Amino acid sequence: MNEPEQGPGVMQVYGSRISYYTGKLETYLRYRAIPYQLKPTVGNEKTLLAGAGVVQMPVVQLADGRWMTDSTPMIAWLDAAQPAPGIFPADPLLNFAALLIEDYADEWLWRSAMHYRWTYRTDRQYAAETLYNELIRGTLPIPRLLALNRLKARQRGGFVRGDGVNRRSRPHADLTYLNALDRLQAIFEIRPFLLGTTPTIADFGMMGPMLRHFGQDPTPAEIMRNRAPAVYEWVARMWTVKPADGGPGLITAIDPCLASLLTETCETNLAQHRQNAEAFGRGERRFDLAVQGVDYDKVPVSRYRVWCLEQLRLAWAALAPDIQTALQARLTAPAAAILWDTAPIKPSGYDTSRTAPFNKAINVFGKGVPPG
Ligand SMILES: N[C@@H](CCC(=O)N[C@@H](CS)C(=O)NCC(=O)O)C(=O)O
Repeated sequence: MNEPEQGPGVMQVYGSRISYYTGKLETYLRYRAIPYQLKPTVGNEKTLLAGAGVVQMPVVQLADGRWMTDSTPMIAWLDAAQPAPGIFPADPLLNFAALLIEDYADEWLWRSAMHYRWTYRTDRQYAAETLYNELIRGTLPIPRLLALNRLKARQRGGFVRGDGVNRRSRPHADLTYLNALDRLQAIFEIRPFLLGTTPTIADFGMMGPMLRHFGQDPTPAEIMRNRAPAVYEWVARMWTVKPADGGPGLITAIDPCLASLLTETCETNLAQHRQNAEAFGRGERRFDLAVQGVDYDKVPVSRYRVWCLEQLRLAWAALAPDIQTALQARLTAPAAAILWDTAPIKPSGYDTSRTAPFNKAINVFGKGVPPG
């Protein structure tokens, strides 16, 4: 497998080699053989803020100078310029299922991935050393050990404790990964990609958590190898796959193993979306989140996630009535009703000009990391 070409005149991807969404975007760029150069966010914060409105990973500067951010609209925009077949299924029912899975990977599995990385001692040490060596070394006037400890405290305090993972919710944060693994394993035992013999946006989305976190951090990677070897194999397959000649080769209906993954998606991610949107509507900064009977205390309200829900609801509203009916028969978890509930949600007010990924972006949480 050739490394993507690097050098001036190619797309600049500001990120990190252990970053969730950078891994998702890189998987797509490699698939399409789009050359890019990886650059650090640290030391470039002012440039990123001026260009993209935000410091997060990844932020992209195109060769023509334009800035873009947010892996979801970036991949959609990039794919629209590629030869058919695209990675978005032509079948509207399958396409909607793929969007639901991408959003679950982006917005739900994130908490569990951060928990595995920053709660487990070995993983925490590995991640802190990697980030330090890649991004921080030489940028701070403090000793290495102090910088590592500060980084660990920031990440654990913000992304784990600050995101509702405590003694009571921790078993569920562990379980949510195992639930995803088991459902993916069942799918990859019968086909190479989530929806068939070629990858779709559902696979690229799932590479966010699975490539640079669960498949790479010591504790979840060992679990993946032992418990779900077909998922481990799929991660490598996604990292090397290229567009196939001929048609997209997708399934024609939602089968039981895909339905099981969709149920998990609704029970977790859509339940979180509803409660987050309600808390946003009440003007709160934090809310107590209840998912699958477990409470995550005082999680931060995310305006960005209200926008994600708006995007899903718009995609739902654009479906023909017969497709909606067919999907409703498959999306049986009560939380799925947020997709078709006609009660308005308070608008996020984000990207109202609908220019994403070229808009001035916002972080998922406030200034990037939830306060611990
Ligand atoms: N919705 C964005 C999320 C990007 C994001 O939150 N990236 C993380 C790292 S993978 C980040 O930069 N968080 C802020 C921080 O770590 O300070 C996307 O899909 O690109």
